[in-house]
Amino acid sequence: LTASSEPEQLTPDDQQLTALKEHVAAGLSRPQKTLSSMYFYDDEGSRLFQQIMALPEYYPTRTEFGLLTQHQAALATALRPAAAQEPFFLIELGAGDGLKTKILLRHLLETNAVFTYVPVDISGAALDGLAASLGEELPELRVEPIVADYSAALQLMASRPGRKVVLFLGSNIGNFSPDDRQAFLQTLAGPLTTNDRLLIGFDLQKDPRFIRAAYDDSQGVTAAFNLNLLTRLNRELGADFDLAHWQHYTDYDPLAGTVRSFLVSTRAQAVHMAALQQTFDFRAWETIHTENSYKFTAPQIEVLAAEAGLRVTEFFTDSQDYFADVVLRP
Ligand code: AVI
Repeated sequence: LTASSEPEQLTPDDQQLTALKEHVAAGLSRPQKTLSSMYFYDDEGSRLFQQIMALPEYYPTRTEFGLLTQHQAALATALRPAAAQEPFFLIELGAGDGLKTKILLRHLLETNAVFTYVPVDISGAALDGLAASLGEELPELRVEPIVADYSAALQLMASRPGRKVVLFLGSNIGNFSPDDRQAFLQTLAGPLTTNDRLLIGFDLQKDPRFIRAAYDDSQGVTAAFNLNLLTRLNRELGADFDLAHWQHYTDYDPLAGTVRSFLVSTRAQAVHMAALQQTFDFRAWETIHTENSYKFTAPQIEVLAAEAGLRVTEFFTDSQDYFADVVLRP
């Protein structure tokens, strides 16, 4: 055997595991322990989120679905180039199952728009599923999936001639902290020209009790979604969280316009993580902050767009003003 001097090549899985380890070690060492909601979405978390979207209390998905259906013609007019036959790209960040986007795709095809749909995701498996379902339902649609992170995909698309329409639906923008949101919008806006457009979904501020109920449903699906993060750490980091001693807690703060979700330790306990060779102590009723879901007002949306060098051109909302799909341009 000869010793190799080759630098060790990390696979994408290794890199993700390293990132998770670093995140957990840092997040659980802070005075207010915190873990990112980004890590909710393993296979089980993605399945639970699908279930959340169908819950009676979780209004955002069906509201946005309704408003896209209601305003499809006006939305298509706002997004497609004025010259009917000018080709363009519809680039969707975090497409999921594409259920909502299919409303727009179908309308554009029916009105003979010349465009390519570019779903972007870091998971190749998610995109394969979407491409297969589109192939069956809309066989005439041109689809060019990109497996990459959002900013790499937008850089890649910048060199292609024609209007880029970037979709970021589903109130995903609400899960960023204000600083991260600003940085994200600037990254999105960076490669865009004045010919390009953005369509972003924003959940709006409304009856605080109604908002809170959406994140604390009566069937306990959201609780299971939050607690699944601990199951993930047990599996991937060899942690020994005992789920019998953890609870889901959530509240809406109208001052900040944020739903904040926590995992609560119901007793003093120590949790060991084999992969980190570290033990973390939790006091009785100590919390881990796991998610922010920001809710917005129309004036706030104008301000955060302006701060990213964008302006609002159309503001589509439902009859109850629960949710908005907003068209922006540089
Ligand atoms: C993905 N994101 C927009 C959801 C939300 O409403 O913030 C995630 C979620 N968390 C609990 N319920 C749903």
